[in-house]
Amino acid sequence: MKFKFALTGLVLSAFCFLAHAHSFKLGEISIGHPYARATAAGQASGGGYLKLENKGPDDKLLSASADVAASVELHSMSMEGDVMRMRQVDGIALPKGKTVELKPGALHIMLVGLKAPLKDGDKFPLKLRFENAGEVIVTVNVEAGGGELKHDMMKH
Ligand SMILES: [Cu+2]
Repeated sequence: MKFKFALTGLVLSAFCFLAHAHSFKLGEISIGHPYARATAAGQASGGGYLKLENKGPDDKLLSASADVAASVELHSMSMEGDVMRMRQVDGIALPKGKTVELKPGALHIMLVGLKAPLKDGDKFPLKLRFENAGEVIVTVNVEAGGGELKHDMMKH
């Protein structure tokens, strides 16, 4: 019985993965599963996450922009004592052959000044600008929060 339960879980998670997976390509750079967390009414900012896989020469993510927010910043996040701190960074280096994951609690895209709450199931275009590869527009899926800290609760 235990085995059967475990197997069902495995099949379900595989299905979830397929249902959510979407990816984009710009030259030798793959942009995997761009998503943002749904935000509460009145929440001023939200986080955007994706996976960057660079099969080409060294590159750098310079900036991002989206119509859903007044501005879009690139942020790093780290623990200082017991406080999570976010800092704006100039760009995110993408060394040749490396994968860099933008995820909660780490490097991320910050949507500052949201014009409306991001709702679970929404999609919006996000433009990414790379130093060498140029620009690409990806589709960001908005997903319900998974119990992480709310972006606004963290210090900038
Ligand atoms: Cu941030």
